[in-house]
Amino acid sequence: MPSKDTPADGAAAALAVRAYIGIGANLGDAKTTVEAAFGALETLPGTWVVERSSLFRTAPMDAGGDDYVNAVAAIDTTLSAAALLDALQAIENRHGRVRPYPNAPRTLDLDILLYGQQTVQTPLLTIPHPRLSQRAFALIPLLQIAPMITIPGEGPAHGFAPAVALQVIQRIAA
Ligand code: PH2
Ligand code: MG
Ligand code: MG
Repeated sequence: MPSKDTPADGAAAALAVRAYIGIGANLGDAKTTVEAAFGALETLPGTWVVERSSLFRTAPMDAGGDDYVNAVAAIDTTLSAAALLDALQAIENRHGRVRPYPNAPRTLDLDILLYGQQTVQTPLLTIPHPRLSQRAFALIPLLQIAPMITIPGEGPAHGFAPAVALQVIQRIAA
């Protein structure tokens, strides 16, 4: 049996795009849910989790409720950006995600931060994530696993670290 650790064949590897997924939760057992989310990403068709950041406790930004647990996953995926978005929303829904109002506390939020070096602008999806460079809860875990990454249209991600340095973010687990 081919392992799910690496693409099953060279063709899949060649077609795969390296994408970065922001994971967040601040309702229910957030730490357990974020850990489960890495596993759920691995089950997506044509998708391999290649890197996991640490888990971080972060203060809610532009939102209420409890502190968040945030992390970032690097995946290689043969899904299109639109298909990936659908698949991420299905995982959110399986974890009981409800959307009563914008930025409501959530059991699980999965955001496409980067999809290769592509930019996507559709009514449903904006990539790079519009606030990635301004939010420590996304930028810091991303830089942990991809220190040299560039945000298309914005520049090297590490260049934005000083601007988010005052935001409260604390590593809670490897
Ligand atoms: N997500 C938001 C709004 N605010 N704050 C933190 N700390 N972490 C998040 O994941 C987060 C947020 C909207 O998705
Ligand atoms: Mg979000
Ligand atoms: Mg979201």
